[in-house]
Amino acid sequence: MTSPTTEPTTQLEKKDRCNNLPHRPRVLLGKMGLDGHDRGVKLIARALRDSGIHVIYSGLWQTPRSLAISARDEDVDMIACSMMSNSHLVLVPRLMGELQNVGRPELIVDVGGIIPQEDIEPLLKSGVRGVYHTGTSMLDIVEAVTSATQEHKSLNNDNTSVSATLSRNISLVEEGKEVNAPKKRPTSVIGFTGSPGAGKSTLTAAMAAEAVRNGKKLAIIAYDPMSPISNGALLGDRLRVDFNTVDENVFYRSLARVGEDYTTLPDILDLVGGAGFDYVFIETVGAGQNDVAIREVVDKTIVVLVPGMGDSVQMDKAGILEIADVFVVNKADYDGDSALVRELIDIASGREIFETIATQGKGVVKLLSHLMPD
Ligand code: B12
Ligand SMILES: Nc1nc2c(ncn2[C@@H]2O[C@H](COP(=O)(O)OP(=O)(O)OP(=O)(O)O)[C@@H](O)[C@H]2O)c(=O)[nH]1
Ligand SMILES: [Mg+2]
Repeated sequence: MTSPTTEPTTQLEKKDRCNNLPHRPRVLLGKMGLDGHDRGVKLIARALRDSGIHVIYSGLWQTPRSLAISARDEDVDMIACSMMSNSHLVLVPRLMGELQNVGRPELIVDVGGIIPQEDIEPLLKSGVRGVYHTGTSMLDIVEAVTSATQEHKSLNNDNTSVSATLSRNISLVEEGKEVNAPKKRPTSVIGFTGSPGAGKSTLTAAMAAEAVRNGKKLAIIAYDPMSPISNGALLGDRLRVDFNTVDENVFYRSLARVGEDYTTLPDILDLVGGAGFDYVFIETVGAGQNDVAIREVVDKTIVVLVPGMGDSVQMDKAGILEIADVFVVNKADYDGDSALVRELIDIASGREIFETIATQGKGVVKLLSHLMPD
């Protein structure tokens, strides 16, 4: 009897299993519908990351449309759908339709989870590439992703959309290739930096949702760390945005980095602006005190801090405070909020300080009207 569902991921040695491929594979792990079974998908995410794959997890309760938008904007090589709620025969064909609607009809979709034998044929007929059963080994799942990874070609054709072309062009720039597309520096590029877990993604997501409510659209480029051992990454910033609500009004792209390397960012920004996005938020890797290089690329740097992380001496020695144009004290619901604001006033030299509770949307409207005034 095989029982890979309980196999610990440590059994899969951490190593780059992708270094002979045309580019670093990107996969979107998708959970559609009212399906709360996330243990399997989390195990898969870790195994793929430990094999050198860039994994985007957009969270539970996705709709076919929100998943299609995520797959397109992240320019993934394939979507791995995990279906455990017996809704696969309804939701998977809808996903195939939405991929067509968003301009990526050819994107590879594999399905796994609890799928009865007799449902495999109809899923394959709807355009799914492969259907995997619960006993599939992790190495087979890695192989499913690597086999989907083909060389990137330009997506300039009639069947595609502006965002699909933009996403592909970003991939090409990341690979150091020349791109022939409209280029324009966006009107406003705002960088959000601060220590890991400070709430940068939650804050940018809340501001993006508010901007969309005000009839605007914007782009977010979010960096997360890449493993120096396997070159894999788990790109989880996108999880904080509710694409079921903001739909295509927020273009979101996650990228992985070891350390601070923003050399391709100016070109990416030109493409984003050329595709019609005037406002762009950048979320840095969040490496902590040294994450200062972003300042050179953005128009304004927002340093996100949280109460209880250190005293004023630490603040003074931390170079990150020097680069701030604006301070945000997030998690203002935590003890120590007013003490942190007081200490910041001492060193801010007139720079604005905002307090937010990103998870509750508090302070977000005020911050947004400061950063996107019109
Ligand atoms: C643990 C469990 C739960 C936990 C979930 C905890 C969590 N956070 O995940 C809890 C108790 C919350 C739960 C609740 C429910 N559950 Co439940 N649950 C299970 C159980 C026992 C194990 C699932 C599991 O975690 N397995 C371990 C993980 C590691 O394996 P996995 O998820 O199967 O994933 C592996 C493979 O399937 C594969 N894989 C998965 N996805 C993909 C995708 C691709 C592309 C590929 C290649 C591979 C692949 O790789 C993974 C890693 O090896 C299964 C029965 C079973 N033996 O499968 C029932 C089961 C899934 N549950 C079931 C049901 C009905 C429910 C409830 C509706 C029960 C109820 N009436 O309340 C609720 C629904 C909750 C919700 N909101 O969705 C049914 C689903 C029936 C169906 N789909 O037809 C099952 C099959 C039980 C049964 N036999 O009836 N459940
Ligand atoms: N209590 C409280 N929790 C918050 C607040 N903002 C964010 N969080 C939580 O803090 C955790 C980290 O939030 P993220 O938005 O992922 O933080 P981040 O700075 O983007 O993290 P990295 O990208 O990993 O550096 C999540 O569990 C959020 O729900 C807040 O204002 N108050
Ligand atoms: Mg983040």
